[in-house]
Amino acid sequence: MFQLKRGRKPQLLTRSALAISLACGAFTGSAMADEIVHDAEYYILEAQHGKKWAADDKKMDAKLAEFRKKNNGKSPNILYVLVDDLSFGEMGIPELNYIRGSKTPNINKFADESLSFMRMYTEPSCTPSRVAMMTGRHPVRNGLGEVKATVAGEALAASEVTIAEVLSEAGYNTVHIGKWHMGDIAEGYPHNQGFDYASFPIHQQVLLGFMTPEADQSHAMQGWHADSGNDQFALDDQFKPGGLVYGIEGRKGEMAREVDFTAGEEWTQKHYDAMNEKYQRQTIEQLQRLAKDDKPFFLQYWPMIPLDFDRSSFDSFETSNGGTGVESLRILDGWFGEIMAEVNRLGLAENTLVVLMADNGRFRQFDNILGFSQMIYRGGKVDTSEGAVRVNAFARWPGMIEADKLAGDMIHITDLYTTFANIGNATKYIPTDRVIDGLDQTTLFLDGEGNGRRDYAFIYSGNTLRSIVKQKYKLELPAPGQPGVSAKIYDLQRDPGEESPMTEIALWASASYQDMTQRHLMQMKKYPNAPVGKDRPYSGIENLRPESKKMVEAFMSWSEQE
Ligand SMILES: [Ca+2]
Repeated sequence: MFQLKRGRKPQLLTRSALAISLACGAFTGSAMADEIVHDAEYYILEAQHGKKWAADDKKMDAKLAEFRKKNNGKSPNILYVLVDDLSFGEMGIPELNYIRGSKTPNINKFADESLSFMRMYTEPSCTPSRVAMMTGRHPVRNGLGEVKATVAGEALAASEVTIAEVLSEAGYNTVHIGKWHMGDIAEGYPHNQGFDYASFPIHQQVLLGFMTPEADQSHAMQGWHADSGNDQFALDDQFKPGGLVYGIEGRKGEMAREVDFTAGEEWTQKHYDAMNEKYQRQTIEQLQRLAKDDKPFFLQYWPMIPLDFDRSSFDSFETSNGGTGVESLRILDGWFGEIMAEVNRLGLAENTLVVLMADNGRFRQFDNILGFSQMIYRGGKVDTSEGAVRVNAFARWPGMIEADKLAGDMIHITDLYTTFANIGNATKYIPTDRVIDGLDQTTLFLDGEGNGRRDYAFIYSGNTLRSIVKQKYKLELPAPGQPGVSAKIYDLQRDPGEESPMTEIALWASASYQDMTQRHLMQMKKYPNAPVGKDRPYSGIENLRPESKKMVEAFMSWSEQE
């Protein structure tokens, strides 16, 4: 049904005078030079709702100004907790805890105190989702559509402007603790991307939780460790990754240092457990420190659990499910409870916006170990079905966000960029020379359901557009080389599992999706995608171990970096 006809003009150019003027604004650069540039789809909506939105913006500005007046002239603190690989339904909904045999009482309580977003879309996997949040841009726009699973000599480019940089400009203290996963070169590290201080692992959990002797013994991973066998014919001792850098810490403008690990040491599950515990401890310590300062803070805590693959991590199993992911989630839930208790104890409840969400759906290849399985939506991490890109998300801000409410409006992880900026009185620091996919959803946050500004989401897999959600419908594009008629359109309410594409919908929706795609690609042509940052792996670290230096030399002997 779906066919992208090259050279055909989008229908919006002929549909109405309104659409023409709008197209001029969106595509010919007649928009004010200091205005944020959004994707084309936004302008279609703005043309229909712009008047109401402008009035709402005034109301929100007044509300936020009133808040600052009561808060000694300061914008609110923002605490952002991003949980890894957790499908919709796994936290915040007690009824579903029974189905899973899991326990998330603290998060459930937090959900009761929050606005719960029923349609929060993310990117399909870790790196892309994190990049989207940090830059307000789909990662295809900055070369980070793919997950980084090994040493790459690549990262979020210095030219990208992160939410930490935007809030720093507006006078925020900024701290990042935990998983980062946006590259292994200096320019991509959080303390070089707007954070005053950062404590984080260079890599993600495959390299931290799988590349251990314990994972090899329990068969969670096979063949990597030296004990897995003795292959006398293997000639290349660099084939299996080694010499990795683990946890590092850095301050804005300074070199980073690797911490808690010495030359010749072997990385084990104990190191991984200690790293997780440390990030929790550091989050509490930072909260206490930041609470005393005159400036507002932006603190983000991106824990690595519930990704945990080894049963030796646990003193006891306390869920009936008993999977390592489900047990880990129970522990994380307790940790999150500690953080919220500390927020309340420090008197920060009413001047701190707290957002908790997951970055993408479950790591389904390890369901058997983790104890998760398909819940409401089909698929998991790296798919483009709803199970990959639709997650639980909650926002709490007593006195400003009404507690215990649901919002059916669509929201995308990039919207946090623009919304946090607006709530932090920092919108003027958002760059205006590139497409910002994030939309300002302040009215949805503060006035609740029915005030969203988005009814669409583009879903990329790597750097390929694979799916488009518009309203309650979802288009799955044909695989490369497949004819347009093999595109599928689903009604996500009648068919949340995306199992039965409906020709009855495709009859009318194909043309509209075709227009959407063309507008999106036209805007991308006008504002071309930027390259990824490239450099020598582990640049900007002052105490590299000899084994890491050796690994970098081997990498540089063949790579195009530098
Ligand atoms: Ca993830």
